[in-house]
Amino acid sequence: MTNSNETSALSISIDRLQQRLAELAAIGAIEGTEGCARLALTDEDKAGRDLVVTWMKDLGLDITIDGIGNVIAVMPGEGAPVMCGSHIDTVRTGGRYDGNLGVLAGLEIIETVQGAGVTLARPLAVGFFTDEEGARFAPDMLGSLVYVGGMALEEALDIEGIDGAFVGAELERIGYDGSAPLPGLVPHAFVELHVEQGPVLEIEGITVGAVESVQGISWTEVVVTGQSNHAGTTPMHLRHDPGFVAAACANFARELALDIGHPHVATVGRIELHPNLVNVVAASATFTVDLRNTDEQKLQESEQRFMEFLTATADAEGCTVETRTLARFEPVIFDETVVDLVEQTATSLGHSVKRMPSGAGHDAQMLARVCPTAMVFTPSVDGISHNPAEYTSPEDLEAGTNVLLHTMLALAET
Ligand code: HGY
Ligand code: MN
Ligand code: MN
Repeated sequence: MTNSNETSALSISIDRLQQRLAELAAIGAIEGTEGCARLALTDEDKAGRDLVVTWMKDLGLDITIDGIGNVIAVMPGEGAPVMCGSHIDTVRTGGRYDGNLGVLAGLEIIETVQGAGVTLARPLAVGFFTDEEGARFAPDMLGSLVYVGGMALEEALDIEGIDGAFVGAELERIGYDGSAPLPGLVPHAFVELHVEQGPVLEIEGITVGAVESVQGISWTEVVVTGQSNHAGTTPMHLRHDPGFVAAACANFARELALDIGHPHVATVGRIELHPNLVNVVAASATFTVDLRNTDEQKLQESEQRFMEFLTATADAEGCTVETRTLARFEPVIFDETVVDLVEQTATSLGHSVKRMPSGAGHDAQMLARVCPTAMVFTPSVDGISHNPAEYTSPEDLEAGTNVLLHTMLALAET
């Protein structure tokens, strides 16, 4: 059992953490940038997984891989572990910190604790969850959703990606179709360190975010079908143009978010026209709409208003519409005790700290279903993320990781 003065002086090695971040970012590196592209279950994701599993083995951790490819590594010890973790899959234009920081900080914390030779009342654990981004296979947070029993494994394995691949076949292909039981091991508590991916901490000059909640998220794929025709010979009043409907919807999504007001956001991130040629009125348009709000009622209102606009616009254009829900998660409130602990720990380490919601989805919002959970944010320079230019200073990385370290040490004594 540790006594507090044994651990109160513990501090991570920012150089070792930066080294691991750089090595992992080299896999799927986006040329000329600091970022990387490792879409879930691609060869790049496999290479990243293999590297992190090697580091877990080097630390002598007990490693399990489950049927959806989540990897959990636990220190030797008795009782449910205090777990941290995140994801190492990225979007196609990913930064090196999104997700990766939360996993590599966990390795750094374990190495720091081992190096100090302290014995904890509970073991620490670190994990990475499959397909957090949801960019290739929707929904996002897929691995952690299955981990907590929020989706049956069979259903998840059957998900088809934007490129026609299937989750199950891709897991098998990269060798991460594990056999560890699902739902997974329930941690004593879970804390995720993540870059804020927004502008708030930087604008307010605050070092640490004590994340209280994650906003609700609604992803819908829309297929609008019209009539392919000649761009030069078809009079405007005779057109059934799905490209026009998609563009009108993208514009409406912006107006809708502004009308509902902050913190509502709306994004049409993917639009594909078929046949996508300069002189052809499109036959079909496939696009996605991402709606989010911290307030479930307002999120539902925006979904309803968007669907009304889509239907009316498509009808007027003589087009038909099919929609498919890709992801739908209500807002999540984190455990007050753990949020308080994050805030107190940051303060005790001399850092400015702010309680705040998360605009992005995170694996922690799934772990919150099964154990006391919260998150630690570090600032993102210019609030940039899902962009290879994503950056967080070494000082802020060190501060966030030390807050995670001491939050986990305190939880290990409860
Ligand atoms: O979309 C999200 O919020 C997360 O990056 N998956
Ligand atoms: Mn992330
Ligand atoms: Mn992300």
